[in-house]
Amino acid sequence: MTTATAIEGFRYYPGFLDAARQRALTESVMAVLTQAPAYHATMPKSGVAMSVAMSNAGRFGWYSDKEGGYRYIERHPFTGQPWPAIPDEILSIWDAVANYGVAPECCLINHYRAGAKMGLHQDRDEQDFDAPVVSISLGDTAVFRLGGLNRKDPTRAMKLQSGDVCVLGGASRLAFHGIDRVLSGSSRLIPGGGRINLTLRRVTRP
Ligand code: MD3
Ligand code: FE
Repeated sequence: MTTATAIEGFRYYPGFLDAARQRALTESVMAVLTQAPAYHATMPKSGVAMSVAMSNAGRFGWYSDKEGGYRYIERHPFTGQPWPAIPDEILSIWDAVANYGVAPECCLINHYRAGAKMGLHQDRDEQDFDAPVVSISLGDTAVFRLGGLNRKDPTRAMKLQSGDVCVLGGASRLAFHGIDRVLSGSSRLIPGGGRINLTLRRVTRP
């Protein structure tokens, strides 16, 4: 088998969260976004804004702008406040699936409104690649693309639905991946529509 389906360390839990847990989680995320409003990060050098709106909870938040590039910062770039704490019900998902002894330091909140997508990339701004990344999908269904360790490796597309959880550990931690598109209107979970993806990460080495 040469396709990315075989990549070691990728685990997929469809329907991990029932409808009630999805609603509770959405409320917690909305409370974080009230404290730490979502923004559009811009790409290093080009300064082009990403289509996905982002915010964070936890000690570190992922951010990018034209001058500073991709990085983790300890305060909201516009309010100057520390990021809100990661809500307990989100930490409990990490505890259930990550199989990693210490808590995540970042919960990146990606908000996809109509037309938003994310190009194929690797997540390598963290110091700790031994820790997995845990992904939680809420709201509209997304077409997720997972490749291999080289940009040109074969990829496979799969749908991520509201309540699905993925764990990207082992070799898959450095796999290329992206979101091709979001199926607008496929869920009514998120106020105003769209999709929210939460990624839980370690940033520093324990
Ligand atoms: C595979 N987010 O925030 S989640 C990202 O749905 C990101 O918003 C996408 O890629 C989203 O960086 C995909 C699934 C995911 C997350 C992290 C990964 C897949 C991954 C890290 C390594 C390999
Ligand atoms: Fe990513």
